[in-house]
Amino acid sequence: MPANLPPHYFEAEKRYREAKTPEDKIRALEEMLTIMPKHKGTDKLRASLTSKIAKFKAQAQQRKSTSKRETAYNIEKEGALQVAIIGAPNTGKSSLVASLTKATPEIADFPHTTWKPTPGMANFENIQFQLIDTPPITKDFIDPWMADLMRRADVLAILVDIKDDPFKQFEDTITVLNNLRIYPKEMPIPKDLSKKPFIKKALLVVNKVDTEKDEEDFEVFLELSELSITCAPFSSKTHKLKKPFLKKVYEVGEIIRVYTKAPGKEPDLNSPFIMPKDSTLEDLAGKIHKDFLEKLKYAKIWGTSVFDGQMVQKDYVLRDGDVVELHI
Ligand SMILES: Nc1nc2c(ncn2[C@@H]2O[C@H](COP(=O)(O)OP(=O)(O)O)[C@@H](O)[C@H]2O)c(=O)[nH]1
Ligand SMILES: [Mg+2]
Repeated sequence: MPANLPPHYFEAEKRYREAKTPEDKIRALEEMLTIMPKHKGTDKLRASLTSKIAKFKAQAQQRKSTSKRETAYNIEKEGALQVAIIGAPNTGKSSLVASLTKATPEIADFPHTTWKPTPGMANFENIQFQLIDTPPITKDFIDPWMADLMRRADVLAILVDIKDDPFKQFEDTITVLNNLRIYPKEMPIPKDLSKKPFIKKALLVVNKVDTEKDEEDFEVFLELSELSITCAPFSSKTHKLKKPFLKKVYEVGEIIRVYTKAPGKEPDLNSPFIMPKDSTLEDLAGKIHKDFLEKLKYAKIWGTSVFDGQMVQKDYVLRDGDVVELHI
């Protein structure tokens, strides 16, 4: 074959032939396109795949308006935050999840699992985040169940590729989100919406920042794009940006860690209670047990905003790192 296609192309082609829905056809065709080397010998074939994709997209769109058959992937939340890793094709979503967790979403091999959400747990200090790898979203195609997944997630990490056209990728993804009534918290929300918007904590992850030169490009991108959303550079090829990225996730997630202790004992600093920022002592008591909530009289706190062992009441607003001794 003149095009010199690798074996997994034919696996994708087999899936294409076997696919029963336009969505599955599109997925297989997009895989085939990604796998196919770009050169003169493949020009014709690529054009033919692209036009097939367009045809099935039109079909999928039509079906969506007539039927509401949806596969739901309800991924149970684990750890301190559930983070949906989303964005345009090839921005490195699977690589990010693979580099930070034990999950093994395929990056070059294109098995079926690439097209299902794949969760993995990432360690950050003494807590974990659940990162969910997802299929690509583009302006003309998104898996129907993705809306649910994104609306449920605690944080959306929007990936773009510094080596591609990050600004356009970001805008395209935002367009898709807005069409699903999903709005990053720090970005403008139209006032005249007829239905309730889903306002989400979100982080823009500028990916593939592998080298110092890429870091400069990232700085330029920040300056030129003047985005109001929190941004973090990342690279799955190097180690240095991993922890700073997870720290940004922690900050954007707006959570705090508090520790409880018994009188005269040391707190267990390995198992924090995760609370939303600005939670009160009363919220913590309720989280521990409803008996605590009813019987709580006061607490003693060790932390940055109080003196050691300071007595506080139920309305005390907890701070990150507080050690709490509850008294009933
Ligand atoms: N240079 C560089 N390439 C990356 C990085 N992350 C992913 N890639 C490459 O980008 C391509 C797409 O990666 P993948 O994780 O499958 O992207 P996805 O489609 O968003 O899941 C692959 O060839 C990866 O090797 C990165 O941090 N730096
Ligand atoms: Mg992927």
